[in-house]
Amino acid sequence: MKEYEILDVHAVEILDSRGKPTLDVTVTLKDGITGCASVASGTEAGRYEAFELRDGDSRHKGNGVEQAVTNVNTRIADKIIGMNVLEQVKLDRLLIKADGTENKRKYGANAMLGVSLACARASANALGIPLYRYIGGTNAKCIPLPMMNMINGGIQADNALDIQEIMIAPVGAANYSHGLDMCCEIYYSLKEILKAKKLSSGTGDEGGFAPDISSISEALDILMEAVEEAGYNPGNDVSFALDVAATRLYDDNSGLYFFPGESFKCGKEIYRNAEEMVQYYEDIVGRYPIYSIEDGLGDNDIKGWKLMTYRLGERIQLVGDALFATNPGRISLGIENKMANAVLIKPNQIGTLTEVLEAVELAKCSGYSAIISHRAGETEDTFIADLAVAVSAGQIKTGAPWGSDRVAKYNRLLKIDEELGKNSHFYKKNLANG
Ligand code: 2PG
Ligand code: MG
Repeated sequence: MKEYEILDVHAVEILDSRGKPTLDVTVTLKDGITGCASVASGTEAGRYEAFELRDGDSRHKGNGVEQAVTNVNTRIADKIIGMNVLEQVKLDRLLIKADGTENKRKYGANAMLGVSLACARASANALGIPLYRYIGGTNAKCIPLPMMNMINGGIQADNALDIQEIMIAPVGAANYSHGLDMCCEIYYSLKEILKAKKLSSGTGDEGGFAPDISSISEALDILMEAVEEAGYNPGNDVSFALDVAATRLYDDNSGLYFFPGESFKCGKEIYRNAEEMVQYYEDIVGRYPIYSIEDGLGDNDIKGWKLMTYRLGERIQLVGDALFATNPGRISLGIENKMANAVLIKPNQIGTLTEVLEAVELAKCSGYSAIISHRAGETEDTFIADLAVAVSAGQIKTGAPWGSDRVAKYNRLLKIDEELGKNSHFYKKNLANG
């Protein structure tokens, strides 16, 4: 193997799309070639995610990452300077071992991921090939279907909508850029419809609109209208995807799901058990072209997930996000118990590229889909766009067409598509519900 020796590793604290600190890491090789990467971060870290190291002092309300930066520039740099950057697995394993904790608490998963991703970029740059080609090899040619956020609720918006995201996927598009056009046109229509209805067209953390409505049906009706207004057919051209983020509604002790927005609007407390949640999904899946539901139940509701998968798993995509946390151990638990049929892949949930690739492989080998995802707190880094092509994920979820942090990923895919030319292949699978 060729030797590309790591000469320097250097992190700085930068800001993410919410103005919160995160890390940007540069790996420099002996011949002067560099690779940079920055680290995304969620609204809240799920309980099964790797540990995000934050300073907890007075700066940025405790969210500073100076300790993580120091860890990169001292402890981690000491370990990997002099190593061959092409040995990604060896590098990642060394970091995992040196950290030595179950959830990367010592170095911080944010510190480790920044280094891991920057090493991959430096490797691609050293070899003079695109990142997707370096990670995915010669077969990397599948451009993913975008799952684009249209309506934001839950913890990501200040409205009464209890579910976190309503997305659209242009399942009928001829190619990626056509799909992107369709999504943007629907986004513009949606804005006009919201204004006409005197609803707010302000946006949530991922750029989806955050109108003050509490009913999921009402939100879906408005979205149906926007699709038609833009000249498309709901179901044939465009399907819907939900991220309920139900862990935030779930009470581990009572086993019940509480809907705060709906309760507020109705003037009485609304609780649902897992059976009622599943019935509710069956109802809306029958009424709207919903092809995918993410985190429809809480991350600890194993019984509920089994029931939901039994009842809906043949009909639609059931995605585990907080349920799996991109963690091969959690994914195995899901496979053994027949929970969900797709895994959301978020690199910072696990903390090294090697483990991300293992999670994707495990999902795919077990017949689960793998969907590459952004986080609520993003940067201009487009790593996940290349990753989606590299692993032929087929789907990418990276927000609304709003804000350079989200749009950068969609734009990177346009460029990859162009670069691949005739060999590019737009993900086509019959995802439409029903
Ligand atoms: C999710 C993500 C991204 P967060 O729940 O799927 O949309 O949100 O980064 O806040 O976990
Ligand atoms: Mg989610």
